[in-house]
Amino acid sequence: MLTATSTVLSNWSWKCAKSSVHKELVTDKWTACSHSRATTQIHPDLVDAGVILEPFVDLNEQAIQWVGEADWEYQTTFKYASGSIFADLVFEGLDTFATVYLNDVKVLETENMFHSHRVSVKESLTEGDNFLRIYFHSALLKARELERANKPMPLWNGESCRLYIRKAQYHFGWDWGPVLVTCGPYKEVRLETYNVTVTDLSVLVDIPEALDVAYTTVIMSTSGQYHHAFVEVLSPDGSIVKSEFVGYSAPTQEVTITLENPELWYPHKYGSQPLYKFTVKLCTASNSELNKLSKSIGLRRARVVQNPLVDQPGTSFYFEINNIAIFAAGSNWIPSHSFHTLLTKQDYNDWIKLVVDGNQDMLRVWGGGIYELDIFYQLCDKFGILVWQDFMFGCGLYPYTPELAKSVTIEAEQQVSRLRNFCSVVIYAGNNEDYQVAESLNLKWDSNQKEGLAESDFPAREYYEKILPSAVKKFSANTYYHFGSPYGGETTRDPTVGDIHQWNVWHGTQEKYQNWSHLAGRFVSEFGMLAFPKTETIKSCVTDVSQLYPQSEVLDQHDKAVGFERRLALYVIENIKIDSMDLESWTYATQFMQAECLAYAYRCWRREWKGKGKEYIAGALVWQLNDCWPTISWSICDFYRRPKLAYYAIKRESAKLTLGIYRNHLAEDRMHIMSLGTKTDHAHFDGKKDFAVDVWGVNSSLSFVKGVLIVNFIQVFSGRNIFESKQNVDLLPNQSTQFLTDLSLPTDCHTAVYVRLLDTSGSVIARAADWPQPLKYLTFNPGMKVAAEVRDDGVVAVSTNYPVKCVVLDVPGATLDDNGFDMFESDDIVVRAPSVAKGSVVTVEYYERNK
Ligand code: BMA
Repeated sequence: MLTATSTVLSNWSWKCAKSSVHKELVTDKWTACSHSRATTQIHPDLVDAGVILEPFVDLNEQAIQWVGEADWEYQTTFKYASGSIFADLVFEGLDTFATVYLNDVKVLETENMFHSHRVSVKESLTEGDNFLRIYFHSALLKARELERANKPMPLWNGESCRLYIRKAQYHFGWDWGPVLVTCGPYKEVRLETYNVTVTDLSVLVDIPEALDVAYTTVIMSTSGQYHHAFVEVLSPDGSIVKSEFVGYSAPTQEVTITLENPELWYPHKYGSQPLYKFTVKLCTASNSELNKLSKSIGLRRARVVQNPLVDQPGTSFYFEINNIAIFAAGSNWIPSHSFHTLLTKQDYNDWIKLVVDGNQDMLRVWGGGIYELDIFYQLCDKFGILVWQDFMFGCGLYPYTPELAKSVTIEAEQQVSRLRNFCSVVIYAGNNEDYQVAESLNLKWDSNQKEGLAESDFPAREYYEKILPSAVKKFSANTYYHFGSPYGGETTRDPTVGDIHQWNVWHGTQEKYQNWSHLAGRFVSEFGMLAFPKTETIKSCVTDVSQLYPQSEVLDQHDKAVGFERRLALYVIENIKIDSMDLESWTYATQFMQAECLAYAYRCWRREWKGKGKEYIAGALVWQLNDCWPTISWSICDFYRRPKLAYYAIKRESAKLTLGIYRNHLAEDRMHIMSLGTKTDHAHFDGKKDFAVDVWGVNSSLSFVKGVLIVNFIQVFSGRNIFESKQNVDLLPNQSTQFLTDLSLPTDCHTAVYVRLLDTSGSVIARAADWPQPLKYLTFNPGMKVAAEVRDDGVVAVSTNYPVKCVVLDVPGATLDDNGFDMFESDDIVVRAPSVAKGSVVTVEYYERNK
């Protein structure tokens, strides 16, 4: 007999409880939300009610700042029928300072957005209608008050008071996001009534190196009385593999279950994603089922390997899954919305699909956002994406107070016990760039110091080096914990140990991107380049057409990056010929440049994945995958999930099989790319300098790949093929293989190098092109014509009569599997576009068209 009920509360109403700016709004009037969602936030509700303008549009963000300084209340009613022994209200998350009243009795007070709460409320419930009211105090005012009572601490991004409260830090504004300090029941609130229930179920997995067995520890937490339980394990195909009898002894019990020859979970490039189903069933003495809870669990062995390297200093930093060393190509994930209660499960699904389709292996959940919703991790488990999980601290010298320490401890313990069930999560990091902030302030600390951290001038080490690792050890001992991102070596900039954030392209010393190969580290967990999103995205947030030009005030307000106008111009002007600054042209130019820039990085860094003991570079996570509003940022896909050209460039560079080319200049280096800090020098180009190329292949599969490598030297203007070589090559498994070193010809620098890999049937299985740099010096043939047609349903065929760079296809509404690619006359490129019917119109853009 199942007696438990779980009712998710919805149908919220809101009212303004206090505002010093809009006093007229503070009345007794409740406004019903126009939606019936279970979770909500105040800004979207105010938009729906016509109280404020849409925050993402025009300059509205500025006009609605008062919302964050006001107090707001939410209420809803629900029915209760007595009869069960227990009745709890479960709050998955309230944002942030909330006082909760049930039938006007205070039942809860909260101060941390990342906490969940289970409150026994039976005494306060009445038969029939009940009334729940949640008062949200202005988090902004609370934070300022706390800061005043203590002292301001240094930070990058946002208002410094944010460091004093446990709320998503990006709500306070970031260099890609607006200041929108919102509040509300942002996660589910449920009424649970029961005589007995499973309140939580976790499964810890331990798999030895032989991979022949999985030792699982099932931790079940229950409330109420039962006689015994069964812990049942179903294999991925649904058959019962284990059923263990467990007699009741305590509310929380652990059961060890050994699974022989388990079906292992793999990242998507290496295998499938089988999930076992673990179920706890609580029973009476006569075996009647009282309550049950299930979780889907992937079984894998995951390690971070930090070993000495052959011929290079420092240590490796790579992920190993089921004994397979992984080069982690991927991206950084920020919250996909400023008001993420507006995201649907479908949105999350489409995001993660985009990541998988983009050949990415890993997402880093960045520390200035939120611990993501379960659905995010479920999808990463389902599709085989690895997750790097930061704790939610970012870009600040966080204060220590005993209250914060207590709050952070609960936060960490709750979050790790939730996240430990997701096999995709393979690392925790204490924070984002907080050690870098401390370094920038010239603070000195002894990394061996273990006591008195809270009293030091870098007090947050108490969190990163004690509280957070203890939580990981206690709740997920098999998951690697890293003090921060970046972290490792003498300083966080040490390229030989741990991970680094490489911002000397764009920020910092603003190096040329052709120089990425010299700017790497063992694992590059951040690097990036800015670009405009598609014009449709820009148009979604600009109502005045006169503002639709790249330098307009409205667009400036939609780019939060410091110095973005100069830096974006710098990187475009240094590399790409510009003949118009209209919105379409500038979008094309910035996206083209961003794609070139980021492709360089992936290409140069994957080359350094050289096999056992030579994992010199083991990861590249671009800053950033996504946006939280329509903006001009480093994202490779915009707010509406429209990919920028860089998404495709990274996709090509992260394919299982790739070729790479690097141009070494024999004479004086004309881009000065080898010498750092020479950015004031002008690139010079006399057209006669010799060059030589290195050519390699990268094979991420676990088997040898044999092929024929064809190398062509092709003059850019004439399209003339001046050299061709063919050779049989073997690509070693799971590493890069060097094919040619310093191949040089007596030719000028206007020559592109094109390489292709053919399989035994003669089909092209990988290709790559390298072009003289900077691209702005090149002259393309004025007779150049690129043709594209939808040859069959879902198939776009593209051809060219001369060498061409950055071919961009546009078929309205279609999803294309490639875009922004280079082509040569010999190519017959096919782009898949599943929803497109034969004969549909395709528009084509390319670099230096009609010049
Ligand atoms: C990194 C990130 C973010 C920031 C980005 C771009 O440092 O961690 O804090 O948005 O750079 O500046």
